[in-house]
Amino acid sequence: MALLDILEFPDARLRTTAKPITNVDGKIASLAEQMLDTMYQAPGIGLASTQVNVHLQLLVVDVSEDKDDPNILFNPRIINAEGALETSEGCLSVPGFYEPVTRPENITYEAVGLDGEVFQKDASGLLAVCIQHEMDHLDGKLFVDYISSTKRQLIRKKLLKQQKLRA
Ligand code: QAP
Ligand code: CO
Repeated sequence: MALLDILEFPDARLRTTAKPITNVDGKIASLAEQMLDTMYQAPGIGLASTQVNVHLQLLVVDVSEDKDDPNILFNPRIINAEGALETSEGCLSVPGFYEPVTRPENITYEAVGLDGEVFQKDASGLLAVCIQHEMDHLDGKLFVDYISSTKRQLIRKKLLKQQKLRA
């Protein structure tokens, strides 16, 4: 089991826009597996390739209690979004911090699966929120972009301090 290093806020590489995947091959499938391993080990419920410094449109999520419902999405797109749900969001790239964020509660999305085929699905609640959070990463966005700049600056300062102590 190969675990991947996760970039942490305010690393500028987290601001990279991911490129579409043109070919679902063994290499990208293996990366998706490594991302799932890394997410489960954390433990987390979602991880975008941006967070492991790979700038391709790939994300993994599993919001199930038993961690037995992995979802791998290539080139995800939101087709419809409705409602509003406030969730206390966290992020493996912003360790130790949680803040309320409001997002659409119900989504219809399209993505390419491991088999290389495009599929369409509905998601709601935590799964919908998590997919949207991970899709933001692929656009170089973080949940802390939705909170006050005062709170964001404080988190930035605390994380930089922690990262220096670790280095
Ligand atoms: C995104 O985030 C998410 O601070 C996934 O110390 C999270 O898996 C969407 C984690 C919540 C909606 C709600 C965070 C692990 C995991 C931490 C995660 C930490 C250890 C975050
Ligand atoms: Co995140």
